[in-house]
Amino acid sequence: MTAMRICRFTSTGETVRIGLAADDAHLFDLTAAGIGRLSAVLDSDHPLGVLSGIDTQSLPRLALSDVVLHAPVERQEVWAAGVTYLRSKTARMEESDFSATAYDRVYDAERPEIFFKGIAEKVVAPGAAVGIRRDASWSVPEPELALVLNSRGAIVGCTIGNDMSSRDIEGENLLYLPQAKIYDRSCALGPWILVGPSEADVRAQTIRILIVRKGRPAFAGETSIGNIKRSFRDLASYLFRSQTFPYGAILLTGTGVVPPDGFTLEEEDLIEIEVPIIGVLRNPVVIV
Ligand code: DO4
Ligand code: MG
Repeated sequence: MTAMRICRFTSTGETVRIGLAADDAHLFDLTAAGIGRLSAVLDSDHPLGVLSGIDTQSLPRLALSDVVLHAPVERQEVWAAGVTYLRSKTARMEESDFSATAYDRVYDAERPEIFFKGIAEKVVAPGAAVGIRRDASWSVPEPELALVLNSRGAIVGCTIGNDMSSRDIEGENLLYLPQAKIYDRSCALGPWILVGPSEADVRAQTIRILIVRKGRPAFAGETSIGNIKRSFRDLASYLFRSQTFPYGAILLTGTGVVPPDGFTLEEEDLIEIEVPIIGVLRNPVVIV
């Protein structure tokens, strides 16, 4: 059974439906198969079994160009792990004098850094604008693999996340981390949830980012997801320690791609983040 991709979408009406990728340009509408919410798949005992058992012959097949994709999150809280790649540790130690040892220590510590990123309603959909704070002077996207965890803490899939960050605010004082990380439009997810891949298959992937400014590339970078220092299971199990998530959770796994120090995002930039087995998450930038 190979992994399958699902999404949230609207077509003619306002009701959000669940789609199953048919090919790169089409999806099947899962409404007639009795699936009206992501949780019907993600919280089942065998998410991939549910999807592969669907007879898609009888389902409406829609062109992706005719639908609007929504962020693939319902009532899950969104959390994020940090300093999981060597590149992230080095960049953060450089941006801050007195916080440098904190980043250095957490990279090697048994307990990972995990922070709250937002609630589902605040997550930006594919194609919608992500935000840079008007009181920040150094804003960057953070391209990250996002784990999809069900209410029992099982990793049932993954998607692409953008952990938008204000590096000058974080660098001034680590206690400002929530302000650097949580503000309007500071997290994007999508376009698909890849259900049921093995950790090894995901770690073999490259995550790429391209930032386009006025029609031209302003920054491009990539890294292997295999460079994440901790196992996915380790990250997920720390999130679920002494904490329950009745609707499951999304856990971003940290960034390994950091633009050079002179680079800051500008309004109207376009950010594209790609993980080939998942898809491409595209968002323009606005000042918030
Ligand atoms: O410690 C600050 C945040 C780290 C982070 O978001 C990352 O490494 O991706
Ligand atoms: Mg991050």
